[in-house]
Amino acid sequence: MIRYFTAGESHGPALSAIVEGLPAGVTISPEDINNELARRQQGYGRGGRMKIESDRAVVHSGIRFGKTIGSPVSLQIENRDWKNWTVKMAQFEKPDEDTPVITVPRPGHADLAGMIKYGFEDIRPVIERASARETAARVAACSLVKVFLRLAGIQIGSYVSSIGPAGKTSPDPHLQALLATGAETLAKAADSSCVRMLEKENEEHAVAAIDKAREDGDTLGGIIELFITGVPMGLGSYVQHDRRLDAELAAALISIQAVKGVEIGTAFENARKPGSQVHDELFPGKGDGPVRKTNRAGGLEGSMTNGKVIHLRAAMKPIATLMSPLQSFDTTSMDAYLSHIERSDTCAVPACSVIAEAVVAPVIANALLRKTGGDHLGEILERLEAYKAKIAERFRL
Ligand code: EPS
Repeated sequence: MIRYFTAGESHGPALSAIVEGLPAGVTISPEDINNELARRQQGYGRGGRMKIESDRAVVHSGIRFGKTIGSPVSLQIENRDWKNWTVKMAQFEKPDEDTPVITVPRPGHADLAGMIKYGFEDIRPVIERASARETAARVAACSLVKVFLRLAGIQIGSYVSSIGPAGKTSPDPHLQALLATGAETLAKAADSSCVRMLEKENEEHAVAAIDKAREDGDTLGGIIELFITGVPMGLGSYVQHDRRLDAELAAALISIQAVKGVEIGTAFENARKPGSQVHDELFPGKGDGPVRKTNRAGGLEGSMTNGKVIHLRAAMKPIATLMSPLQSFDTTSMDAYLSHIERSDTCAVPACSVIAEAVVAPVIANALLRKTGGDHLGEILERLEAYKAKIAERFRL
């Protein structure tokens, strides 16, 4: 099974990740990792930090001659901003008199509960690790898993359907055509938009909404549409709570900073309709079956993949650091204060969609590995093909 951890503070020297359980024999290039890191840095509405950073991963273990060797892959991303924080974030030297102590928590962020939980007088350590900067390490770690999945014919892609009041949640007219050749075609199309939207009109509205929010010192959230193609029927399981694939996918998405809602297929719309208008009817097909004309279940039934495209939706709340701060209080004096202002983004929904693509990769890869077993790529692909051949035989394809 694949598992990974990250370490690193937003303004510390570097972010690190360790990925364990990747099969041996997966061909990896530095671009496979760095292109994903670059995608995460994009998006209209980002703040000053992305102008400082140019994220690149240095691999320290687990890859030899461009292939994984089954041992843990460790990697590191330098924080270029560290040089401006060596005093405020020193590991061992004591702070000087000018080092600010932050005592006014930002509503909506981890600040207040974090300082109480870990016993801090200064909120800085909470800000540092709760920061979404950590997602750079996650994207780097998961980019390796994405490569493995691609080799198994499984692709992940996303686009942004709304930012604040701009955009719409009804399916995009280009969607089916883009997904027909794999979800990465969709991802590429979205990458050509500064807000990762598919329709020019929506993009223009979103850019205007972000400009307005920035002028107002405000922030905007949005909705991400995530698709996974090429997943065979029968990954995941209904037999035990911790093997339910829909639950694992939802947990992965909710683990992203500021993601507060996840939808599978058209779950919320389905909840308002009778069953007869919800469930995707089955047809035997004409040599291409089983066929379903709809995919309201989002490719998941009984917590297993049903052979249709997996469709997940994630809601990102607006970033909690506002340049026009909200009401808060000083946790030392207990006097009312406006909340702490920290450099931040006006909107990070496009970046969040790239992170969403990343975090679901290990979930799908582990569901696949539970089905096939195997320690090296050849072995896994052989078993996957045998499984797919059995399905084809069963349905006389
Ligand atoms: C981020 C880096 C951070 C923030 C942002 C995401 O850098 P800095 O705090 O130095 O500007 O821009 O983090 C947050 C929005 C947050 O609330 O922590 C990144 O690399 O994505």
